Amino acid sequence: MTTVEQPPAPAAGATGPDGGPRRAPRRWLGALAGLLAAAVALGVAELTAALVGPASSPVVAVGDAVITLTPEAVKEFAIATFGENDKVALVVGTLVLTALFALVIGALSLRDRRIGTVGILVFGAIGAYAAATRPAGGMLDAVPSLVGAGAGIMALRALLVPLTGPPPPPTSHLPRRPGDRAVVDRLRETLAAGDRKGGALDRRRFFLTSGAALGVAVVTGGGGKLLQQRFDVADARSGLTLPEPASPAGRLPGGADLADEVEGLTRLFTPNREFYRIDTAISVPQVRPRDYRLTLDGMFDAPRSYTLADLFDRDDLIERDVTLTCVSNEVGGGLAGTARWLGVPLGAVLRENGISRDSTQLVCRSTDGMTIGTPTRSALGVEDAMLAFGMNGEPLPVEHGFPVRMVIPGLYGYVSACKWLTRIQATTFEAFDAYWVERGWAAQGPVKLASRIDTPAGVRAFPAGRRAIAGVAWAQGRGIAKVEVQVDDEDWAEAELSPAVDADIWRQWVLPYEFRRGSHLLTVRATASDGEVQTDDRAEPFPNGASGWHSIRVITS
Ligand SMILES: Nc1nc2c(c(=O)[nH]1)N[C@H]1C(S)=C(S)[C@@H](COP(=O)(O)O)O[C@H]1N2
Ligand SMILES: [Mo]
Repeated sequence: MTTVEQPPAPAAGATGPDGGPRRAPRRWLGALAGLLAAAVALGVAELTAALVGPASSPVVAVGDAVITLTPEAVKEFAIATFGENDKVALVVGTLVLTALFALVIGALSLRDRRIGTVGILVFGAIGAYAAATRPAGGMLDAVPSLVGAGAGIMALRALLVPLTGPPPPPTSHLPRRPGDRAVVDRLRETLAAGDRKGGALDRRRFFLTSGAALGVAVVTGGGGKLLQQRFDVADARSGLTLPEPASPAGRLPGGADLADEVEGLTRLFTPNREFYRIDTAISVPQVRPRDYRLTLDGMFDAPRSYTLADLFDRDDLIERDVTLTCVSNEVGGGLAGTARWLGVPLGAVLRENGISRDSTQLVCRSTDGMTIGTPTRSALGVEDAMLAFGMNGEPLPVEHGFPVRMVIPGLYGYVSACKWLTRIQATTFEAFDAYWVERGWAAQGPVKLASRIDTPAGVRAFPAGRRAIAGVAWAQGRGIAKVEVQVDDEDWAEAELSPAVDADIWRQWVLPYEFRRGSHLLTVRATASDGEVQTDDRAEPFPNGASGWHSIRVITS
């Protein structure tokens, strides 16, 4: 005779009247229920994020948190493997993990629906925590994850009903006296019998509920993403007219861009669309021009703040050509680009606020909480350092820091080029470690002398004969004096350089060469105008930039 103390037979584990197992299909339906509930949770969270702000979306917030927590070595690997799609890869990875987790908790919920509730709550809590503790986040940012979790739990419960039948009556209400055991047994018998007959598995109702859940997920998720566009500043950006510089960039000499003649050579100026992008922001910060403020504080006599109009209206605007480089760039890599920047001379702004002689570091903060530690010496001493708001004749693209970023020729971006710049705090290196320095990157980041071969590219064979070997070389602030190329073990041959435009931008080089049939090793090295010859010592990007000669193997047929 069964007693109340004995565990009841699991409702979902029953065997069909024919003796065939029903476990497997039901379990899969449970997993599907979990997946749909997760989709509803994420969809509703996106819709809620359309009220709170795109960065409060749990997927974005968790992705951001993963970026913050990931060790530098893994991040380097991700940048090397996925390039600028590193963030897409991260979001996809986050979604795949979420889906797997949802499948498991869905299947387990058949046994006990509390597992589903707790599982979704755990996920919601992770999203809420990640969103609220972002550098620029607050309690409100937790709301989308929590509302999403609530919706996910309701969806899961609705989906479980046709799979398991109605929830069992609470046992605390069941009679406890020994004489009433019979009643309890009969009740259990009835429930179990219903299950054995398959009566508790209502496929039709399950699929109807599933369809509804899918609809809710698609409509809330898609609608949420659409509504989040109300935060976009693209329209405000294209409505801006850039001011004229008091000091325009130098005129380009005729024939300045050798890429006009040499196929496969990097263009002198990188179009904004093709400009490399490196940052930690999954959801690109959207800063409205009219809300923009640049605040100065710390070691200044009389620090003030600036609106965008304050910056646009100045009469000391400069326009300069500068090559920006990322410290993560590998030897021969593409994380460098050249643009014509327009903005305010940084030194002038620092001086007019009475910056202290004792400040050694400027902590530059972006609206998304990034901190970039810039040497005060460079900010004051590098002539063309600027607060840039124009890039190649347009307002800064949103991904490149709209409305205002810093640009300092000669320093890697991670110590100089804060995008979405909103605050400059004058301090010292002892007082504060900025984001990348906390992660082991060098506090000082002067750009290393570098050169690379753009063409021929080492992937496809080409016919023997005369052909240009060409590429770019950079030594920001100093300029390139000489580029030499070595083919196999021949002598180094000096390449022709593009006309000197500005010491702060890269220089194109070309060497026409008569290729014999076979396989050849090409190597390039540059010399800066101060006489430094590019070192052959190989260094990885971490912790202060790659070095070594770029070599490629090509095959001619
Ligand atoms: N706010 C913010 N600014 C940032 C970064 C960032 O992650 N967040 N990355 C820096 C790095 S490492 C580089 S190399 C440059 C890249 O600028 P770009 O994306 O316009 O090429 O921006 C710098 N400024
Ligand atoms: Mo960088």
